[in-house]
Amino acid sequence: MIIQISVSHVLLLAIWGKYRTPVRLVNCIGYNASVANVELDWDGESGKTTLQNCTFINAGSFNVWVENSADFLYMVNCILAGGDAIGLAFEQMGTSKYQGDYNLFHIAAGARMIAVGYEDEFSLSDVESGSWMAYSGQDSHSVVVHEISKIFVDPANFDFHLLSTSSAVDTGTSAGAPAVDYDGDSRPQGAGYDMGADEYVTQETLSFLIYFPHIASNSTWETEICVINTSAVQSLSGNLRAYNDLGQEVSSTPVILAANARNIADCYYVFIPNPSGIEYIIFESDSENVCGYTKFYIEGKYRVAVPAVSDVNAGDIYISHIASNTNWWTGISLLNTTSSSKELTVEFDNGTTKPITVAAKAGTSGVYYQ
Ligand SMILES: [Ca+2]
Ligand SMILES: [Ca+2]
Repeated sequence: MIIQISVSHVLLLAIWGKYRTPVRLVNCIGYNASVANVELDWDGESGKTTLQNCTFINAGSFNVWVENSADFLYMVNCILAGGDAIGLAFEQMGTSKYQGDYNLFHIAAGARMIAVGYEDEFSLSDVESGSWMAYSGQDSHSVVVHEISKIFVDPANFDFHLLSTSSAVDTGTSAGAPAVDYDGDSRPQGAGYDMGADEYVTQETLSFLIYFPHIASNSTWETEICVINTSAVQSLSGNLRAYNDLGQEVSSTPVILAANARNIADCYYVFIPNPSGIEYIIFESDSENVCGYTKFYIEGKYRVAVPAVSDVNAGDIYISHIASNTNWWTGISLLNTTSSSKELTVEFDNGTTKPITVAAKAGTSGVYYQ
């Protein structure tokens, strides 16, 4: 029996050769394995393993290890980096079952980037000079980087996002590339597909913001927020960034919406962590075709929805109705989107005023009585 194993968007802990092939790993990240990040263990039958847009960093012995030359390894748009032993190890002589291209190779200076049968060995410089390409007939579009600090944002602290200047940015191939990256960012960004699990996204591409200025998630109230893609044809991707009452980011949740799709994030029950610590949420999107609403509710009692805010106010804000009586109260939520503290004045229709200070990037909400 053939079982197709297909894994994507995962941080690899261990997948080893218990499974019959084909195995396909997409957008996977593996690092610091004691022996090998990826092992193609020989089970007596020739099989195929595909590594597509994966990032593998540092392993005790082999970053990627092929035990038997009869096993087929297809590796494209991948990054093999770090380590000081062997990057890509073929245990036996023969690489005729290896197909690879558009990969980024790195290993510590003096180590073996690629070894075949422990006889034919290629340093990073050998790969760079084309010796490996001539030997294998593969990796003609692959690249070499000598310093890991020039590939990733902060590899020492396990941030394997690509630097904007990384050689992996825009140098991958579209062939077989997934539509999104490990983060959920759509591919490609910029001038082309990136190598590795991350597609580099410039901040500017997530430049469309909508605001959910108040989140109530406590023993009384719950909040549901919804993001809607209003385009009939374009998907959108973005992040739900949640902030506390000091304006500090407490979580970031990637969201991808197909055309005409919506995403409902119930702050309490679903996937935004620590909802009670959230004061407000900003959804940053790569598309202007986005809107949303906030729904406040007490289960079985009250339920009210208000639109998310897409335009930031300046000057006077008019609040056209205040209900403050024995049945109703009115809460007002304000969010300071700037980096400096703001002094505001609430002016009531009877002429009385109330000063409010809203700290930089902070929100405030309350009931402002006359
Ligand atoms: Ca790109
Ligand atoms: Ca990304």
